[in-house]
Amino acid sequence: MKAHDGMYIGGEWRRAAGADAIAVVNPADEQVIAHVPAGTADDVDDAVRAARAAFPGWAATPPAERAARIGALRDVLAARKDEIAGTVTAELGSPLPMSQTVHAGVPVLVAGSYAELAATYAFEERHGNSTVLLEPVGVVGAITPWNYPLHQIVAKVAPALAAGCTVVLKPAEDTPLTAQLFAEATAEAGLPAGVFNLVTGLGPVAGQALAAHEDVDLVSFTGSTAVGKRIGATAGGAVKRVALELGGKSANVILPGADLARAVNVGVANVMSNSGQTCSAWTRMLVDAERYEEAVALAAAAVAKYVPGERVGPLVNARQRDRVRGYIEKGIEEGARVVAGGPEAPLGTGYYVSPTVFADVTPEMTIAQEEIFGPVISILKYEDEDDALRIANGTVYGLAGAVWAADDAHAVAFARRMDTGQVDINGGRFNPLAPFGGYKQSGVGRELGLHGLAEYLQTKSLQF
Ligand code: TXE
Repeated sequence: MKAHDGMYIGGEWRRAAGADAIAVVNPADEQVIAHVPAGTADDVDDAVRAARAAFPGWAATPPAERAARIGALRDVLAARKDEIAGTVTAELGSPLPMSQTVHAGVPVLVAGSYAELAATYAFEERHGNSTVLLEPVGVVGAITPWNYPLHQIVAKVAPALAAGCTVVLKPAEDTPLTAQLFAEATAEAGLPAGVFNLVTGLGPVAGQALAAHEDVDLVSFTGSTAVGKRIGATAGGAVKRVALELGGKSANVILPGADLARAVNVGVANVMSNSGQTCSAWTRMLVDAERYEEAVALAAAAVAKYVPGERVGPLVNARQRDRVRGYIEKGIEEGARVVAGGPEAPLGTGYYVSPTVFADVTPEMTIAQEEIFGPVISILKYEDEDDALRIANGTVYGLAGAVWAADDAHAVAFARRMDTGQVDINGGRFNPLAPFGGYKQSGVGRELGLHGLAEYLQTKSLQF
């Protein structure tokens, strides 16, 4: 597969400072498809310098012109949709229809939403005798994961650009090719040199150097809670702004009176999508005692339609596969009942895991507490609504969730009591304007919409 052998810095592809390379592997067949350079602290330094040099000019560019560039970026991403989808499928392993609709499609919506917001946002407010200026924070260090390779990039870069910030991106080592395509798109869209820069590399080397760099003003990270905590400590210690989008263990709460078949089927689809590698996935299904066995049977039947290698892709790498299998074994060990799937590999080649449904899961079990990040659903039983709420809120996470009831008002009343950042009511639909982010240990800050833009702004008050 085509890959650049340099870093995109200051508007050009530059030779990397070191000679090390990262092999990119197709997780569906375990073949090496390309190599990209492994960046060092020197590459990061070079990129931060380019971003700093470009900052004053981009910050002073009228918002309408910044909006026009983001709109052009949206158009390039839309025009190159097939190429993006093919690249995501090659390095992440997701089935092509999923790559087309979600991996290539959603970033177009998000970039489009920021083209509009940048054009209309009030970067100046008047409160009493003060004029409040909303100014860009400066140079942003963005560190992204592999699970939604392009979405995670656009959800950080588009609002940063809208705000007037410049960016250095360190994408996940598993999916650097999509990031290289994005860099090409920024050039095609006519972004000035240095406004967006890309350094591929390993997390503990290039990622760590970017998070710790003294000339980075804001670090925006999406990834594991463990790394997020470390980055939060580093950034906080240096009095830098930080945004963290971390793990989740979201609840799919099916209240008595809800359309059970629909709630279970949509819930299963939600977890199976992207092989369960979604931080907001509704991995805990909560059902009342009366309809519990019916829900378990429906879930087992629904999961059978998700055939590995067809509708469900592999996990991103062998480490993630082993980790997910380990959780399935742990669930069995702790006494949960397997009603579909299990730890055995479904296919000989590729990092596949069998879509798995656990029944008789109790709230304190490891599989009900920790993020598994694979196609695994735990079904828990509750006694009454207060019990359901206690279970739903009973993890360290609070990223997303769903509530199903006979009517929206009932579900909304329940959702108001949940400690979580986003809840879909009786189904819901993706909205690029809805802020996304965590309560509790799911993170700090928000992405998407106006709240996502505000992350990249700081205020200055003038009294007169
Ligand atoms: O994440 P890492 P991994 C969760 C999910 C998954 C687990 C492990 O539970 O099973 O994390 O995944 C960079 N300094 N999520 O190991 O390591 C790394 O290069 C700076 C949830 O892949 O956190 C990559 O770019 N950066 C999640 C990014 O951090 C560092 C998405 C994420 O990798 C670094 C992914 C360091 N010391 C995993 N170490 C979500 N919230 O959507 C690594 N990185």
